[in-house]
Amino acid sequence: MTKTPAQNTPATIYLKDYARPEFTIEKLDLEFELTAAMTTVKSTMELHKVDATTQHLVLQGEALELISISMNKNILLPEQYRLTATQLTILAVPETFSLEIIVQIKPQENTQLSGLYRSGATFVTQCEAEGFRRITYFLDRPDVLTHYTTKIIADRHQYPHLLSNGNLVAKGELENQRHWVKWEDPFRKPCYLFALVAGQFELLEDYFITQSGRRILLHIYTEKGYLDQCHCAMQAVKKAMTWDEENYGREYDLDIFMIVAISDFNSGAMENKGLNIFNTKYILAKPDTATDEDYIYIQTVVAHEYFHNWTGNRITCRDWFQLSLKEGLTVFRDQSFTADVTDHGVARIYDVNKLRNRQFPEDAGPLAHPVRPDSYIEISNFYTTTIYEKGAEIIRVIQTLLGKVLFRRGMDLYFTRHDGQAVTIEDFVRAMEDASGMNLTQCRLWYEQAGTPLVKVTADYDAATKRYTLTLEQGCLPTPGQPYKKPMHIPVRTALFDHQGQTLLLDTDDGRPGLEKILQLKEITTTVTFKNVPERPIPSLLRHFSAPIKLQFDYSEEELVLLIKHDTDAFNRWEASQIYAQRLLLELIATYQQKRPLQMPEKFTELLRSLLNDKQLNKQLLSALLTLPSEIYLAEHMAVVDVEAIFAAREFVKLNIATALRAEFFATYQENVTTETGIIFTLANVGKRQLKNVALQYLLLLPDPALRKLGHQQFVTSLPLNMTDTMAALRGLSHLAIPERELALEQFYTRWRHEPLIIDKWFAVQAASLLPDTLPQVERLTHHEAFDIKNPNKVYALIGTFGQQNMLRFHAADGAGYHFLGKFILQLDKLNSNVAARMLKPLTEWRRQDSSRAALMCAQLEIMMRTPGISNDIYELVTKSLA
Ligand code: B3K
Ligand code: ZN
Repeated sequence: MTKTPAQNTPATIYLKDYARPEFTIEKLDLEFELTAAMTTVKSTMELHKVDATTQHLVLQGEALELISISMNKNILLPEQYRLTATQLTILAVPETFSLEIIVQIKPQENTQLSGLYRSGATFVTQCEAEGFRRITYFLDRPDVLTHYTTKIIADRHQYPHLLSNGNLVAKGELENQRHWVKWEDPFRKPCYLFALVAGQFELLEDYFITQSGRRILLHIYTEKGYLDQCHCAMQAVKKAMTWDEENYGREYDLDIFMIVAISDFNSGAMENKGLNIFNTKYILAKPDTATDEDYIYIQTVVAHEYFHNWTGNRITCRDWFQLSLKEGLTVFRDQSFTADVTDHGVARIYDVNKLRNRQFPEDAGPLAHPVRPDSYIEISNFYTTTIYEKGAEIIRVIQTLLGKVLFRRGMDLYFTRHDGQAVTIEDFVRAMEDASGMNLTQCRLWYEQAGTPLVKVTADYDAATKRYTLTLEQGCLPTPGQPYKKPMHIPVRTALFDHQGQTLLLDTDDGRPGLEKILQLKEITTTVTFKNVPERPIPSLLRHFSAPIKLQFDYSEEELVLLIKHDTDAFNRWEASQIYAQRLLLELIATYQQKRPLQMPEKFTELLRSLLNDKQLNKQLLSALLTLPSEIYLAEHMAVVDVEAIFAAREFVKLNIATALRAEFFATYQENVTTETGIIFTLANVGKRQLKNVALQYLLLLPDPALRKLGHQQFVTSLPLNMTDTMAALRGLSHLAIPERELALEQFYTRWRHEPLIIDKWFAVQAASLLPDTLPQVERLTHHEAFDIKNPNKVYALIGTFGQQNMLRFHAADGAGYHFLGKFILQLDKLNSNVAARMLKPLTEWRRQDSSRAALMCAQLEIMMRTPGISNDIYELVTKSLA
């Protein structure tokens, strides 16, 4: 069951060609008979022509074996329909009719993990974006909404749990040990939200009382033996339900909300109506099996999928060009939720870090696309960080421009106006305009123009008139298909500080003095003058990262230190620290390139020392302040990426910091060791562990056997108790060619060899190692007994980590990393093109590498183009990258 290969040039789909569906479907009754050899799917639907002149009905279908078609209960003869590998056309249909189609499929052979497939002994579906057509012939597009009933028949012992969307309405027993159930979903939905699960599970049960007093049953289904790892997810469901009621007035609408955790899943999770299906990675957690980071992700992803019930399911997308309508908005909602249940400043730092490390490079590379794209070949390739994370930033821009009250009014209007509909991003923006009275015409450009705008800021202070003037100039580099860009509507949150670190009072827009002003950039150049400014101030710009842009301002070192210490916006404290470190690192990179000796300025280590000694600082914020900008972020600031220079400079600075602050790090380490009760996931414990582990990473850089022993000791003592500490120690050791490294890796494997999800961490840590033999190790690990190319989590852990998080070893000058990845992708593409395409990203960004590396990367892309039968997924990315 491989996907249609790209023998010919695959077709491009354009937004401008959108046409309304030609048929409506009143209802759809599905019946699944699941057996080991074969699954039979019977679908019965009632169709109406939208326009009486329409002749034929064209349904999509892929990898299906057609058994029979009946119209109004009469079997169709072969001359009454046409069948190709991807379409079923019923010829000359009447205005209203019923259609019954029977197909057979083989889920056990489905390695694409799209449609109905097997994960171990479980039957499971994934239909977004176009997987439903791999289950039956249908109008597989998000603007065809209908009522579903689903009957499932299967062996009673092998598949005691038979689940689908909506409410369970009937069940019964059959001969031959079989049983059946019937589900009915009262809400109309597009087929991408259909789900079916059949298997043997353990069930964690709970309930939630909604704001209107309804009792909702909450079910989490998991493989046997994992029930005790579902409590974090269950708490997250309840928190998310409460949060959506309190913040958006949105209540859950069915009587039951189910989550099933599945081991083989292409993405993180899926928001199917009433039956969310999750990758086990985003459900299972206990302190000894999951890191604090995992806990936070679980909360966020559970909330994200739950929030889709309103932003995605009740109101869905008209077409896939509108994907960010649900994804950007839902990421915005999950980010706001996570900030509320953790810490606003720290959460914002994480969000922006992710945006900068993943979305900014995408927006600057050959795959850059607008948040609402104009065209695509394979929609799976558009589940990108641009659609998701930049999409969320645009919603935040709108919220910043409208203010929280009007934004909420806009959301309320959007919900009431469009409930039950399939709509566009334009509909969303219009609801925001109508509710607020604001004109968002220019704001729409955020959806249309790709690329990250750059805003250059200069300042002028006139002591005589006490006027302070900021000049802000915006621009944006060309992106594929968009050589020229129009100026955008950019809100720049700004505060001014005096030299004692006090915030100055400003005349704000409403005439009343305030501490912050939102500068509204609409033209290429914007000038803003602040009156009655007693001294030359230090500007705090783009506070809380008020727009997804790059901002340049020529701060002096003293000004940055003042902001690091005194800015009242936690995000901008961190930002100032990043600018400081980035400037230093870029200078050292240049020095390294000129083959001059590197020198560490004492001022920087002294700054870090003073931060370490500040006992008032939030520990997570302090951890972020002590962490240098990533290699990827530094690479973003270079015209031609110099992998070796970036590493040399970064490692040099890290080692100098560790040497100078050894005593402080050691004390910090000891002060933050968590006790037995500290294994519990609470914010205070997370902060302590994080800070302690940042200290440990620095200490492990020092060539001191005692410190290495300390690292290994932490590994050993935490192994049965706390995964955060285990992984931190293992990560530190993984970069060192010392016996403790091998010992720890062996101990880890011995302890967790029967836990696939935990072994993923073991693969990932080895793939990220900076040691010179990492590539041969990764190659060896692809043959390891625990590796399975058919399991996406394994591929992401080993191959994804190597390609996307190990810049030094992946970009080895001889091209061995590229060769390895290219070969692996071609092998994987035959099994799972969606996951293969995700692995391809690092090879597509060759343009900013030096000419020798660029040529080696392109060579791999060209091999792919010459390989017969590559998937449309790979074809699209390779052609766009080489264009
Ligand atoms: N909507 C799904 C993503 C499906 C990915 C399909 N290739 C999960 C989410 O974003 O919530
Ligand atoms: Zn989503």
